[in-house]
Amino acid sequence: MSQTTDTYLLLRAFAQELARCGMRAACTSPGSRSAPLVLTLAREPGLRCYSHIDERCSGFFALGLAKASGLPVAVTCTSGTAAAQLLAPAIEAREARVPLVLLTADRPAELRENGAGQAIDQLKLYGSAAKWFFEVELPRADEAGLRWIRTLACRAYATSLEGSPGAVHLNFPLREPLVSDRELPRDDTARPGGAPFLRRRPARLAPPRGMNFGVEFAHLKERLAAGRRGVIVAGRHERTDGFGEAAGELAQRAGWPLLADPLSGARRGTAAIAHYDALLRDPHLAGRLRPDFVLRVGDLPVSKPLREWLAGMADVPQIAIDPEGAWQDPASVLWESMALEPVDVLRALIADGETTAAEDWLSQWSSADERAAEAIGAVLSDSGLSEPRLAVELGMLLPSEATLFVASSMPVRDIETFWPVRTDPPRVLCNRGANGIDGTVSSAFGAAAAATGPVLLLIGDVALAHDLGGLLAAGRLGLKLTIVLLENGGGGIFDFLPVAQSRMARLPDAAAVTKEHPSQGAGDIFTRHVTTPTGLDFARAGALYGLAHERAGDLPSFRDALERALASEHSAIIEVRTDRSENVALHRRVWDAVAVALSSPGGAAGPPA
Ligand SMILES: Cc1ncc(C[n+]2csc(CCOP(=O)(O)OP(=O)(O)O)c2C)c(N)n1
Ligand SMILES: [Mg+2]
Repeated sequence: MSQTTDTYLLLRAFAQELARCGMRAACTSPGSRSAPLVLTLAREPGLRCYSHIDERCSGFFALGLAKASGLPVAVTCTSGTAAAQLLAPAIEAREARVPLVLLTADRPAELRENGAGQAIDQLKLYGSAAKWFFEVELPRADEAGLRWIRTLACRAYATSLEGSPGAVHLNFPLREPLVSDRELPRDDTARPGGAPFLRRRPARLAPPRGMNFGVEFAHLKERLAAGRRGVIVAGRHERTDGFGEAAGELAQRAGWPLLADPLSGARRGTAAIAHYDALLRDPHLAGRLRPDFVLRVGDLPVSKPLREWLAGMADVPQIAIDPEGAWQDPASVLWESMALEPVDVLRALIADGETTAAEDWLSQWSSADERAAEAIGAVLSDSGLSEPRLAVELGMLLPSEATLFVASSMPVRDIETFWPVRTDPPRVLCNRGANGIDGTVSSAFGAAAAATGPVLLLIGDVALAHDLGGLLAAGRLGLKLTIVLLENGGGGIFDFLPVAQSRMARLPDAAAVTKEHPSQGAGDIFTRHVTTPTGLDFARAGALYGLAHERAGDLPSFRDALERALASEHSAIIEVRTDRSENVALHRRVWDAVAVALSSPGGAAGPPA
């Protein structure tokens, strides 16, 4: 057998095992060195292959797909800088705990460090972002070699999922000739009945199901039973395992307020306090509503007031339950960190039924929340189609089977601050592991490839410009995504930050035209270098990439556009224009109105307890 036939035979067994383990999708990008990998993956009947031009888009698409499906996705690319493009998605995968299998093609040893083209050092290219690196020197495709590569595929798949999910990196040195037209011989080394060659039991044994967690659970129960003023804080948790329902139900039964980021899926039920971000900005109320224990599940929510509130309660028992026991304690205030499956713990606590919440505890929170809701509603109804209003609208209008992908920056914050409580909320996803604005369009298209219902992306102008190439997926892959674009002339988030007022961000006009600053047309460093308005006409981007585009100037036209986009089979951009400084002023009006509502006679805020 020729070496090329051996390569294809081994790779065919490798791809087959990935599919037998449960993988359903792979992403490819073009190249010569990677041809054996690309052709093999595209020919594997068990994998749906998505082709991308830009490897970074490919990696982020795979990330969105893996996030939405819960299954590892393979990504392959050619050697050189192509492989370097996968670093950002690998980092996000590690931080957000999303399983990926990265398969990079490389030059063989005799073509490294000697001037051969497109050869860079790809060994451990992703550093600590990859959970596992392995250099795949292919053996002969005899029986032992085929058994080995099948086992390797099973190992790569399992490792991406095991413990804390993330990216594994396999680097394949491949020799020319890279293609051959010879028929591949039979390979009878696979297990019968479509089973994976090696079935892996995860190294981390799941805690026993049901009520019996033994010592851990008894201890947790004791702690909670002692509390009269408990609070549940639920953050990002993107696995579809009933987490949101369980958190909602426990809070409701126990009479504990539930402070749930929409990224947790838990902002539901009668105990959910939707406006905690606005409420906890009020220091009196934050003091009065001090709990005597906090149960934390999921990641830490995005809200800064909530994070600061938790950080200021080092003397209150705070217990975090995390499936992988991740350390999520930037303020060093946790009392206990339990590596247990949160859904199981929540369900066991529901079944246990014993809680001792103080009678008026939840009602204190709920009445404050209602007052905040009224105050916010009054401000927003006067202000037309604003960024906060859009978050409310999406929260109310999206069908429960929809998925909303939100971009970092203000979209994820507004969704947290303004998203209403619903009994059947749609799924909300976000690349929140490393908080990047990169790759967001691609990840949303990846989620669209996995979802059964409609998928929407809420994104700012800078984040959209950052991943404009991700729009290629609409036409090339025939996927449908509805993009709600908030065009506010740059990064609106920076207007909320001290840099907006900083004297360092302005040059005196005279200095702007001196020799030291020849490139400055004006003295406004803030606009040019921090908020960075794109100057793009996104209608033209829509035209270039084949997406419908329309502008919505008021609430009725937004609702119409949304309804049309949801009913259509094609991708579309709905653009809403807002003004950055008006947006800051509106947010401040909202917070002021909430503060006034809480301090008015009958309001919830009184002197600290
Ligand atoms: C890859 C990456 N580069 C830069 C940043 C810093 N950053 C955070 S928000 C932001 C601006 C985003 O602007 P836009 O998408 O228009 O959203 P807006 O702030 O207007 O809501 C930038 C550049 C980042 N988070 N990630
Ligand atoms: Mg913007």
